[in-house]
Amino acid sequence: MPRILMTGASGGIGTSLRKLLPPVYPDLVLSDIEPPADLARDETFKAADLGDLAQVEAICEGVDGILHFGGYSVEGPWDAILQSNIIGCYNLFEAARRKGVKRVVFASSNHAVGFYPRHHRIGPDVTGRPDSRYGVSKLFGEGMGSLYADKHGLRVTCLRIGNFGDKPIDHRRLSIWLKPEDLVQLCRIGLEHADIRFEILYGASFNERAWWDNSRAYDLGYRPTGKAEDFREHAMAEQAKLPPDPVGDYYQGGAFCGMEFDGDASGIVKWT
Ligand code: 15L
Repeated sequence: MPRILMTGASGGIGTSLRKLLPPVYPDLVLSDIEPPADLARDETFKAADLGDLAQVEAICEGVDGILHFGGYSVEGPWDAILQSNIIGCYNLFEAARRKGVKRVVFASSNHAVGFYPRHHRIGPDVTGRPDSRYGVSKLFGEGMGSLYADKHGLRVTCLRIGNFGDKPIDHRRLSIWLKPEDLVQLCRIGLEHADIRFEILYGASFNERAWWDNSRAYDLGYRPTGKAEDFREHAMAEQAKLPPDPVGDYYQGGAFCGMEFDGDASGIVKWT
């Protein structure tokens, strides 16, 4: 039975996967800086600060595969991103190598490529166009995964996650929604599929309005069951409550693109 370590166990995705993963991976070790408030007696938790390599090495002991959801999950000040997502991500891959972990699934993000316009269909091999310091840190993580796969034989899957949740919450999320059970499928591909060396896959369900070519995930057996369009009315009603965002509404990364934007928004269509 493989021992799987999940970082970020107290965060949004971690909280949901804590419930969905145990039937698949009964030997699941949860980690975060602080334990989840509702940690159950039958859950195994090991605290670690990703910024401390010795602590990260300790939680990697005896582990076969890692689901790395830890770190800063939105745009933030550079110091916070640096600690959690640059130094923390380096520590995670280096600790995995030192401890002989075989596989890592890294939670990348759509914000690694958020400055692609919405009409532009992209695959996993496009040049990064990060929309934030957070997006840059996700490209760094993908780079770490690629390096450790090529140089050290670690099997790495980077998931450019769209928007994880029970349903799409606005117009943009109709294109990038990821149902929790579909993320479990992607994690399983990363942890188990024999052909994985280094992959970038999109973390999205079966969304009619998808901007992403996720055919590689389908080739590896991904069969998402979530359909964003089933929640169209809800998403559009929520969208109607939002103010227009000339920058965010044009690009895939949405509000992350508009944040701190100080260019000339009227020229956007001409430049891209
Ligand atoms: C992400 O990467 C974030 O972690 C999440 O909080 C959402 O902002 C999501 O992207 C999104 O783009 O909707």
